[in-house]
Amino acid sequence: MWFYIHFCMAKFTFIQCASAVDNLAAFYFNNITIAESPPPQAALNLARHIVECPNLFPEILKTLFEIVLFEDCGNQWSLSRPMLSLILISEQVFSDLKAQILASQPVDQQQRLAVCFDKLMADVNRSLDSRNRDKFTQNLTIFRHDFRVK
Ligand SMILES: *[C@@H]1O[C@H](CO)[C@@H](O)[C@H](O)[C@H]1NC(C)=O
Ligand SMILES: *[C@@H]1O[C@H](CO)[C@@H](O)[C@H](O)[C@H]1NC(C)=O
Ligand SMILES: CC(=O)N[C@H]1CO[C@H](CO)[C@@H](O)[C@@H]1O
Repeated sequence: MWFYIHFCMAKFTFIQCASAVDNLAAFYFNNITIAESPPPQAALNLARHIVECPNLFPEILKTLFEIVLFEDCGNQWSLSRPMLSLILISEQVFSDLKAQILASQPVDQQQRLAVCFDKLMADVNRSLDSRNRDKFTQNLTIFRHDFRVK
């Protein structure tokens, strides 16, 4: 699966790819992260795979942030969908990634960029309903713009 996703990103067919990642991450979020009842077997099977490759979701999230922040990406809407799902799966992963991205930036910019990250999640809830997804997509566009302003 990992190689498939890398291949898929490299080929820049990322609309389909982003949507596949989003389905996977949303399934995981809904059925494992916030599940109230015991997860169905399919979810347990998925969870087992994810545990076997613990870097999978974090690496994909990192790649998506790098595309949004540092490349001319034509389709932010598609990328924003899996990003929210992946962020919600693990706040720890998101906060580690934030720290990593900030550390890669010039020291005199880090404070400003940290504020951008805080604003990105302002008023974004821990849910994957469409209103919340739209809010995140909207915020991501502003975030990208603010982050790239020199
Ligand atoms: C698992 O997640 C999907 C959405 O990603 C949802 O449609 C499905 O109902 C969930 N299954 C259970 C048992 O919650
Ligand atoms: C987030 O949750 C609050 C409280 O439930 C709600 O008032 C608000 O509209 C939600 N925001 C979005 C973007 O869905
Ligand atoms: C980066 C950004 O613009 N974030 C915004 C997200 O939405 C909330 C509420 O509308 C704003 O307060 C944030 O500034």
